[in-house]
Amino acid sequence: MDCIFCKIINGEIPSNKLYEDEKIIAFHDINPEAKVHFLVVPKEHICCADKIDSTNSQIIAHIFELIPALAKKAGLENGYRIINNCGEDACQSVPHIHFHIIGGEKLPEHIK
Ligand code: DGP
Repeated sequence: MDCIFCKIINGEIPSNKLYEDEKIIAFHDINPEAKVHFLVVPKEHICCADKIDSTNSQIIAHIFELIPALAKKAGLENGYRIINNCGEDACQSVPHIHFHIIGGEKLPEHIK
């Protein structure tokens, strides 16, 4: 499958990895929007939030259970923003579901 994040997951494309386990990977965004900006991505190829259902929601729960520890590991002691873009109107550019974790500085009220 021609998916950038699947290629990162299988090691074909290098990434600056923050965390990995059997279900998920977290790596720093190539184009950071703030001092700290990393992505949390399930290894299973789910295209977007619109395709979350009872067969895959455990992976999404796993991601959210880990986000506090990952944020701490990344030094986000004073809060952070979690963003998920779903589909064309949201300008999702990589069609493999991922959660942006952004912080490390005071963020504007709205960030793309
Ligand atoms: P979105 O627009 O929500 O689909 O965000 C996709 C993000 O993925 C965007 O912030 C840039 C990041 N990105 C795209 N390609 C790569 C890559 O090859 N490596 C890394 N580390 N990040 C990437």
